[in-house]
This record gives sequence, structure tokens and C-alpha cells, in this order.
Amino acid sequence: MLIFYYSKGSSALAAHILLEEAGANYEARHVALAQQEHMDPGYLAVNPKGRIPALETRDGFLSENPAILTYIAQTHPEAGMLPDTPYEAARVHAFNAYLSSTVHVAFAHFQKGARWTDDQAAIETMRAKVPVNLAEAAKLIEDHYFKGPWVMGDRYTIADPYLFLLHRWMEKAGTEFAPFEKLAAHVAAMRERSAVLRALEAHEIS
Ligand SMILES: N[C@@H](CCC(=O)N[C@@H](CS)C(=O)NCC(=O)O)C(=O)O
Repeated sequence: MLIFYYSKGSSALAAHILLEEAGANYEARHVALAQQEHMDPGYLAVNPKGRIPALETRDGFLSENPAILTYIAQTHPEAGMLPDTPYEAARVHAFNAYLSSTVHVAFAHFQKGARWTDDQAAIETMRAKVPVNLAEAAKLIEDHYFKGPWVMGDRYTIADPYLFLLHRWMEKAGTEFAPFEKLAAHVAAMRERSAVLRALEAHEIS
């Protein structure tokens, strides 16, 4: 059985959705960020980076959203969450790498600026830029990478639950999401999936 370490309302929501989509046999263990439980020695043994999410598999521990999403998809091939051809699969990984390395990091400057500087004025300056950076990312995705109705077109893949985080990041940062009509339709379509509703309930998100 898989053990999934998550925090309510965190980016772990993407993998939580995928575990539900795949019908995976897993136990969810909550790690409260607000209580600094991610820095407890017990959790640092799971993920020395002290970040959420993490996944305990029969082979060992995994961290990093794109890797966890890929692992769940590859161990549940019947769910069909990864394209079969190398090129299409690589496009999914490229999309998720962009969310992980650029968009999530851009959002982190809204709440976690102290990771990059101790200068309070610089933290405020970086924070002020976050809504602009997220809007630019959303425009890039909408104009160039989102095919519709799902990220890759007709096929729902591991890019979809990950993209679902974007509107939450934008709302938290105060970026208007509604103008991105294709992405807004994607959020609405995601909310019609029972797996998404179950994961949202686990995160206590209405
Ligand atoms: N690159 C990591 C980022 C994970 C990450 O930063 N998670 C946040 C929650 S969304 C976290 O654990 N924050 C705790 C902290 O920064 O102290 C991934 O994609 O899994």
C-alpha cells in the first residue's frame, strides 16, 4: 500500500486527485504545515527537504510533485493517465516541469519570500510582482500549451490535476483568473469529476 503525506490546501492536492482517479490503494497521512510538522525528525526521514507532498512506495520514498504524479500514473497504467508515445509523454512532462520549476516557484515568492532574501523590503517587492508573473504564466499556458478540454486535448493526463492548482495560486495571490476563459472552463470541468471532489473534501476545500 502507498502512504501519501499531504497537507490540507497544499500542492499535494494534485497527487491526491490522481490517487483518487487511479483508484490507488493508499493511506493519506496529514502533515500540518502550520504546526511545522514537516520539520519534525519523523517527517524529515521521509523527505529531508521538509516539503509536502511525499509518497512512500514499496521501493522507497518519493518527493517532488512531477515525480509523484508520474509514479502514480506508471503504477496504474489501466487508468491511462500518461500518453503512450514518447513524444506525447515528454510533452506532459514538459508541461508539469514548467508548473513545478517556474509557476509554483513564482507563487512561492508570495508567501515564502524569506527563502530568497532577508531584506523585508525586497520580500515586499517580490511579493508585489507575483500576481503579474502568475498572469503571464496563465496567458502562456492558455495561448500555447492548453489544448482543451484537457491540457493534452481529449485525453485526461497527469497534467490536469497539476494545472488545477494554478487557479488556487492565482486566487491566493490576488490575480484575476476569470479572463483566462479556457483555463476557467478547465477548472469547471475538473470540479465535475468525482475523484476531484473526493480530494477537495479531504483538503476541506469547498
Ligand atoms: N518542488 C516541490 C515543492 C513542494 C513544496 O514547496 N511544498 C510546499 C507546500 S505546497 C511546502 O512543503 N512548503 C513548506 C515550507 O516551505 O516550509 C514539489 O513540487 O513537490
